[in-house]
Amino acid sequence: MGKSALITGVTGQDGAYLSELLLGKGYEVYGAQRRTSSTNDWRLRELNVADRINYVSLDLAEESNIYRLIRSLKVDEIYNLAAQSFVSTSFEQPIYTTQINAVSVCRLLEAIRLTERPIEFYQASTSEMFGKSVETPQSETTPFYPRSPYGISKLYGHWTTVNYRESYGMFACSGILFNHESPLRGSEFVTRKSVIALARLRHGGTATLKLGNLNARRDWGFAGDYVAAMWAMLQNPTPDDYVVATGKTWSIRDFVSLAGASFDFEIEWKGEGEDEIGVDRRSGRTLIEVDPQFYRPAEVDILMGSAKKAMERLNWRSEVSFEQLVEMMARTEYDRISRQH
Ligand code: GDR
Repeated sequence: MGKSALITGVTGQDGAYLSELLLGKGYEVYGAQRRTSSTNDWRLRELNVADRINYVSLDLAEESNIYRLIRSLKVDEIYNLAAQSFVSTSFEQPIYTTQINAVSVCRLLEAIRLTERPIEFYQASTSEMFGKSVETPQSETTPFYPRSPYGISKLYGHWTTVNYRESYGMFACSGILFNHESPLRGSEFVTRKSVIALARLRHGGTATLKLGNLNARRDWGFAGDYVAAMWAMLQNPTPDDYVVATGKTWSIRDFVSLAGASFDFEIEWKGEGEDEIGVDRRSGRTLIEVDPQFYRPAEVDILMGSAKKAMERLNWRSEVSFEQLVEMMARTEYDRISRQH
């Protein structure tokens, strides 16, 4: 018999790619979603997997609901991808972020423990836990220094996962994933936000792309590659924690310049700080402006991960390069907007 898995956050970017991966491996996939939320399954539809998922209702705020569901489903693996995942929002909604991202991990692990079944657990941890990083590149042994309620909430989830593994011998893994993007990325994140705005500008739109801190640096990989690491962690004989990253770092300005080039814009940066603008050299048009409303109260300046351990022990590789990722996102967005015209 094939394996079965429960994915929380199945309608998100990673939930969609992971569903596709697991279905391809013959898994029975259960996708958890909140009863009250209207199904937002465009990503699953885009990957042609929406009809192959068994949707189950799950509220991560309800212990007994979680316990009953896990007891009745009898799945082999649980991937906890559900979260309030937007760092910026976590400053506005710190308590909600903590409830969902931190306390729910404990609810899930406690429910698994009480079922007394050998369910393998994956926790979606994040490079945001490194925050004001004390060393570069960051690895599994780098000390944490979160810079947002989001980062702090995820740190609780990470340590809870480690603690349940060490205390109860549970098969629980924490994947410390660096930024991972795709055409299925939410439109509030800087990569997809940028390609959407540039695609509209290329199609004759007039609204400039308004961004916050252009100097922040991130290690950006392709989400489709990263879900393979999640799966590999649970197939390894021993549970452990892994950094998943490309080992390269780029500024927001770099990303936007490259995305602009995909749309045939030759972006020239002028001015500094709040006055910085990105101008298309050929037409002289201002395409990008800085808007301080997108600054964060505390910023993570530079992230660059070392995935040496995942490469050695899981035989994992980041396959899609940064250039290919940017091109893939730009092309998809251009096509999406062409279809609307
Ligand atoms: P991040 O992703 O916070 O790294 O977390 P995001 O794309 O939101 O920000 C990346 C960097 O870009 C800067 N930035 C802007 N960001 C947004 N969203 N909008 C802007 O207009 C803008 N201008 C500049 C930010 O300040 C930041 O430095 C993502 C999320 O997916 C998390 O859930 C995940 O854990 C981490 O990646 C790994």
